[in-house]
Amino acid sequence: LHRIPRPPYRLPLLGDVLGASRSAPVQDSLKYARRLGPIFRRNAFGKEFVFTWGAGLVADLADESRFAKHVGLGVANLRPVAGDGLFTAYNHEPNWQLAHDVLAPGFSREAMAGYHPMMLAVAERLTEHWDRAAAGGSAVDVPGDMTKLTLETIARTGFGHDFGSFERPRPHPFVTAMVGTLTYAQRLNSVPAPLTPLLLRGASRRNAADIAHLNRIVDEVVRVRRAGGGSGDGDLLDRMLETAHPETGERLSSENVRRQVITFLVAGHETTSGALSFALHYLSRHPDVAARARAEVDRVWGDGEAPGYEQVARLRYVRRVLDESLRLWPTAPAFAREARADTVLGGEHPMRRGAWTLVLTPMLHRDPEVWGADAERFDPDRFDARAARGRAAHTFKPFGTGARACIGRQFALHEATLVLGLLLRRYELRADPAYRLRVTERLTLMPEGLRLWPERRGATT
Ligand code: MNH
Repeated sequence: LHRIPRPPYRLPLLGDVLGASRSAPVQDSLKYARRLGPIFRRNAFGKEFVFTWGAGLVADLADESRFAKHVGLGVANLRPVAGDGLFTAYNHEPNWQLAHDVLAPGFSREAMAGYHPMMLAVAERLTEHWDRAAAGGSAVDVPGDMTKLTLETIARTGFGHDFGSFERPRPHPFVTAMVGTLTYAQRLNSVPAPLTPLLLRGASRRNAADIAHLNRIVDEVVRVRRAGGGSGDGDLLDRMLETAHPETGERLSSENVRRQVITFLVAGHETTSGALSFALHYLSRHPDVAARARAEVDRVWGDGEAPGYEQVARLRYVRRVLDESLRLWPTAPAFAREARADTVLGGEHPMRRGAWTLVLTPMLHRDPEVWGADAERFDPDRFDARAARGRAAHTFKPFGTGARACIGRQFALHEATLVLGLLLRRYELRADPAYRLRVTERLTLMPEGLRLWPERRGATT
């Protein structure tokens, strides 16, 4: 460990927390990363944390035979909310494999094609809302609206449930409770564990109330489905409730179903909402990129008709805009890897079995050795086929890696590409020239206070 660089000044007991940002731990770590290099450590209250972002080291960590997901820090702090649900399960928990095998077919091509009409219907609610803003010349709250859209999408496609987000003046209580638990899980990392009862007493009481609230909402969704005798046309909830494991015949317990429903409702919308918001920010700031993307939508989709399932993946340039946004701001900004047995990371750093390191994805995505000296610049052409072919494996990891990588990747990419296409075809996006991108953190990343003024294209009113 002593060979890994660390900040020069360190306080007894506190460690390197002086001047550290408690509300933006990822962006704080990016500053240290730039100073300290591809692997570095920080100490918080006597505990040592190792961060890794150099492309060579991350490629090594992606070796599944030597490393695996580590459930630590923020993810571990979500255990009281999501238990042994797919995202927070320990590798050795039998419910991971069971749920993975039962739910994976819910993300097949056929399943996705089935969700497509529902995704379109939700997007239509969004454009009705944006049409009104456009007609009145008023601004839209981009992260707020993207969150409504993505929550409705996962709730309706996965669970046949309608939160009525677009009919509400304020976020659905599910969202408020979810943001509360995510923020709390992040804050737990910023105080020494023995002092949490003292320092976070009020916050922990609110957190318990938030969790109870999430449980109530989820139990109601399940109750309604059970009362209706199944019949979600094989959606995620049907799979959770009715599908037995193809080999063992085992089913998910009702407690585990509750954990999975919360997991999918949260994981299924928060990060996609951020990805859409960042992409819209960059589109509004790069008129040349927006014009190219719009021309592609006009060419591939034509005007008027609702795009079919097959037509979404044909928006190659729009997809690059999304990839480039996820490069600069991967909305799930870190994942942890642990050694399966004693090993040496990158041929240089000895790790004992169980030792772990946090991969800082936004920094990996800015490694100058991969992305060049202008890595901070937004440029979707980095993802054209030729540039991508020239890049080493494991240099772009917004969805994590290996067996525990994101199960919803295709779902998120389909939904986000579809919505960007629909918005580009329908509106010009005017930005506030005074807006400077600020990123808020609650385990996930989101552009703060982003407003845009949509204008109908070619409309006379
Ligand atoms: Mn998703 C795991 C990022 C959309 C459901 N997701 C992960 C991981 C990352 C991630 C990174 C791995 C975390 C780790 O190693 O600890 N996910 C994203 C991003 C988006 C996203 C950036 C959108 C953009 N995720 C979605 C959607 C769903 C979903 C949509 C569901 C519909 N994700 C999951 C689940 C897991 C996961 C479930 C855990 C998978 C597992 O461990 O088996």
